[in-house]
Amino acid sequence: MKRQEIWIDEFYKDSRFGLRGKVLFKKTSKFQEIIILETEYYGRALMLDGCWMTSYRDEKYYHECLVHPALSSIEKKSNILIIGGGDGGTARECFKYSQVKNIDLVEIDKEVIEVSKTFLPDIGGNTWNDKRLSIHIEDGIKWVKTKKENYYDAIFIDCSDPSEFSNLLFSENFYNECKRILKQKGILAIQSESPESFKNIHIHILKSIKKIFAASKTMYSFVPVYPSGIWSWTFASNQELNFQNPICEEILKIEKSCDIWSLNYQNGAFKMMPNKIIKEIS
Ligand code: SPD
Repeated sequence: MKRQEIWIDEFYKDSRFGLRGKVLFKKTSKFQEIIILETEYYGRALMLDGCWMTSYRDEKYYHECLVHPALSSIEKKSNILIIGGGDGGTARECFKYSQVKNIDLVEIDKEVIEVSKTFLPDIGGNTWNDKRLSIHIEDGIKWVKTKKENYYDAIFIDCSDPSEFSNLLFSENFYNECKRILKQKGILAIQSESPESFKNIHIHILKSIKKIFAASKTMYSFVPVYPSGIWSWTFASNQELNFQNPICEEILKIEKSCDIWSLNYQNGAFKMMPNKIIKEIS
């Protein structure tokens, strides 16, 4: 082991996942402890309050799966809301669509954005200089309440795991507000946690979404640095969802630009719901 390198673990339910590397940054902001670790295999990684949020090596497993099933399946996508997403990865994927005119990125902790700009430039890429991006340092719960009905074409909930200050982002009240501000043909995309390590909250999300929206669907894939590795993304709309034959002229260009996501990948991932989850939600 090289001298300045240390192991940092995320502890979760009798398990731990560690990365070895050099600490480039460590600070406690108003909201949380922020760490940037530089590792050899995973590249740079961001940890918030003891939880791995993203790493250079595996961030595309997460961001591409949150964004492309949603944006490739809706016709209009000019006005977008991202709640959380302070590393810039979700916005970066949204900007691949030429129709996108505005992204409101609502992040509660401005230090996450500053640290990501400085230490994770490969995740945000050109996003931070894009004139179509409006950054709002604000609580996502408050933000959605101020918006009028039928406002956004797509809403992305790119939040951390449930905690004292993110709990309400997993509540039915919040999903109802998202429904209210979403256009009739719009789509809500949520990082819906792990069916394995976060089974209860995962089921809670799926059941709440089913109750509130006319249509919803969940896909499963991997994010290696998250607890148990298996992760999920849930999409919801006020009308039928069309993932089989997406309405998107740019689809080939988008597929080529991705490292993980493709239509084939998503078609398989939408069929991956574990039986125990099917039984619990039906
Ligand atoms: N277990 C961590 C879940 C975090 C999901 N959000 C990550 C933010 C990446 N943009």
